[in-house]
Amino acid sequence: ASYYEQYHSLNEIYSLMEEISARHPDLLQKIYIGSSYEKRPLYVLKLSNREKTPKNAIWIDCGIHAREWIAPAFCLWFLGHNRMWRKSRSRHGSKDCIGTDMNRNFDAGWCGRGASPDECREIYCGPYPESEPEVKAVANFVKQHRDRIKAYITMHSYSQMVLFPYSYTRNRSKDHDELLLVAKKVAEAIRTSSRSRYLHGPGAQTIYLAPGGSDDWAYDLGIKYSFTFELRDKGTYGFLLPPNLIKPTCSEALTGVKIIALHVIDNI
Ligand code: 0X9
Ligand code: ZN
Repeated sequence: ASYYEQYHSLNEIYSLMEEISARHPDLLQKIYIGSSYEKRPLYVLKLSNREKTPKNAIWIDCGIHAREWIAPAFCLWFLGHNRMWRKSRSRHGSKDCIGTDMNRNFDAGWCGRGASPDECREIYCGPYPESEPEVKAVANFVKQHRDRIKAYITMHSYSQMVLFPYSYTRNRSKDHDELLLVAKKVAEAIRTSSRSRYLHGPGAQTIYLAPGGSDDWAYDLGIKYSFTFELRDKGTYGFLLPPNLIKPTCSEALTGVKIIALHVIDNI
């Protein structure tokens, strides 16, 4: 259960108020409004963007009655930011939806099957390839150094896979056999060293058709050794992988990256 799915002591709630207002000074202001009979401080958290003009507001309090623990839990929930956000933060088009899927925004089979032109979808491809400044910046940098970049590796989660091009088409790439061999070596090395199982194969066959991805783009640019890692886990925690799994996950990823590096050294 996440922080917001648990009950917290008053001291924990004070700490959270302090931390999130310090972390997001542009959005949250902590205002002291007095203290309780037992001399505990009372705070208002004011949630707004930093506009000068006074705005209308909604007051929410939670927990006037002490035994009603679910009430303060709601106030914390209300403050919690969306941990499951996927996309960039840009606005395009006419609807109110925010963000482009940056792994659908590269110039590789852009916006074909497996992506969407609807800005409200999680797989929105953006209005045109490289419309996102973040994608454009990576693409420019990699293009500028393309002669020297011998491998392109992009880390994602979750599902424990080692993927290689293509994802925008079910056709095999011209280096299919070699990339399959490298991906297989990666999966085997991870299996041996950490006993985790990683599937391997071309993206379109192994997970799904997904055009506009950085790995396919880098491959078509001429960087043959292009891989996507889908790190842990296989769904137990999904995107909410707990901190105690950071170390084993990173160490198996490193095992995989080393296999790719050795193969590149032997073959360029
Ligand atoms: O859909 C994706 O972009 C990746 N999976 S994720 O769950 N991390 O979102 C897979 C990317 C595989 N490669 C390409 N689609 N090019
Ligand atoms: Zn991803």
